Amino acid sequence: MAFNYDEYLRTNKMPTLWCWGCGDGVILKALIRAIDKLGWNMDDVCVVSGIGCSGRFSSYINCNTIHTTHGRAIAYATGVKMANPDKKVICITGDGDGLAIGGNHTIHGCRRNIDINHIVINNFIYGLTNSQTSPTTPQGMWTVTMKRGNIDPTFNACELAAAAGASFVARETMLDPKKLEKVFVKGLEHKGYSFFDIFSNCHVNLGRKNKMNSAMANLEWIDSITVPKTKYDKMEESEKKGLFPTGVLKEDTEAREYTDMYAKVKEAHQNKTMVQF
Ligand SMILES: Cc1ncc(C[n+]2csc(CCOP(=O)(O)OP(=O)(O)O)c2C)c(N)n1
Repeated sequence: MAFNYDEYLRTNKMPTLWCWGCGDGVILKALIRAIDKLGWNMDDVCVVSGIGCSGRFSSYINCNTIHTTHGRAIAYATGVKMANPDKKVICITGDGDGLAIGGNHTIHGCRRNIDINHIVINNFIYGLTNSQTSPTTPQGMWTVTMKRGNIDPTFNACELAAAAGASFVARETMLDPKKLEKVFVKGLEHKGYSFFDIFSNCHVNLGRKNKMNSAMANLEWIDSITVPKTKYDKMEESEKKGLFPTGVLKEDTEAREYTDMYAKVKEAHQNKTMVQF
């Protein structure tokens, strides 16, 4: 039987505002299937998003939602999780939202290892506002703020999140919705900061001036820069240049989670003792 997405969507908000062929819908559907697979009650789920095309997630998914300000989604998500440690918090940002203006919140969320699921929809550009350079825009690409080719070095978002302390880090693309669903199930089940760097297409605002004028051309480019981690690990250093491994890149089930630690703070206050590590 076909999967009934309508159960999980605000169908009165359809059709979405996303461009034709945008990967955001593929990611939304994979997330919904993952939530369904886990059997989560939508009353227990809160989706927090920032501003951007990716920010629209909170408008379309039918659960507790907050559409916050640009760059501040992780700060809001942290507040929601601190006040409701038993609830499931999913935070959606773009690469600009979560790594540029919100980069500081992201690294400190990772450092605390708070139990938030942070999905960065990485389309390598500021999509909503028409093509400004983001921290993941490849060098040499045209952007509206660097019309002669972007000179800014890029972040490897997964390495950043892992180094900052996120206990689950994964990268996937919207090219394979089944894989995406699987990695979401894994990361959503994980307790701690789950960071997902999900490559997606923006053929309209990245592709149009970078020889990827169609969704297909943009997807082929994403395919050309990604390689499964198992294969990547066996490659020579010289072959890895410009490539991004996909799959689960870090999984630490022993790391202390922040709301658990905060519960210890409350206990220590009541007992007039110190937090025990
Ligand atoms: C404080 C603030 N600065 C700037 C903006 C304008 N703005 C809205 S969305 C956006 C960037 C969106 O790019 P990204 O986060 O990569 O998400 P995408 O649209 O590509 O999904 C910007 C600069 C804003 N709304 N608020």
